[in-house]
Amino acid sequence: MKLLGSLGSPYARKARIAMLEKNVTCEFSPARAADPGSLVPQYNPLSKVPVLVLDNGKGMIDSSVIVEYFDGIGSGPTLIPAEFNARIAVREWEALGDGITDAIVALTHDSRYAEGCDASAAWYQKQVQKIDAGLAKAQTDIGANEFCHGGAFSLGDICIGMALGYLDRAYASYDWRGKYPGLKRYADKLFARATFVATLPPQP
Ligand SMILES: N[C@@H](CCC(=O)N[C@@H](CS)C(=O)NCC(=O)O)C(=O)O
Repeated sequence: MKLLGSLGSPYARKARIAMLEKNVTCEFSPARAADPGSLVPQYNPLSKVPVLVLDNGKGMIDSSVIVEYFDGIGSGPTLIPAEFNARIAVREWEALGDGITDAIVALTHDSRYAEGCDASAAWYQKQVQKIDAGLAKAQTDIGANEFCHGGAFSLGDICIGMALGYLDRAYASYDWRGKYPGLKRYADKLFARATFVATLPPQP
């Protein structure tokens, strides 16, 4: 089994953290969809990372599916609880973390930004508003807790941590620690976790 993903991709990091948390034996192979001769399009028709290449040669796509797969086959903490209400709650945290990350990716990778987007432009402000509102909701709901849900580490923490870590990497001028001190407190502990340290992306 081989996990393809770039070192800087937040969604690949999400899958890598899950892989390490669950002690899954799987090679991580750095790859970007756009690299010449990349294997990614061969296994993922959407040409996105991460993609998991299974031992039977099939590709499994999307970080959400890959994390669920690792959670099912690995040991270590349960990332997606079995109980219905808890599972929905953790999936909501995943949706929030992924959604914030989508807005950061849009801001920092969309051609409008690359071409020198006016930061006051309505489109740009709409993405910033999503990040602001998403982080405000995360801060309120985490409160003084150590984890997103149920007093235990879960997929929710992977996804909120992924989003905050990606802000540091791709949108460093956004002072989320100053704006959301509750998230800084939460992240200080989360970022010290071995799986977050092991997957910290290199500085661009
Ligand atoms: N929903 C997908 C999103 C994956 C994604 O957007 N990956 C980006 C890197 S962060 C990518 O490969 N982009 C290349 C492209 O869109 O062509 C997941 O969770 O796996």
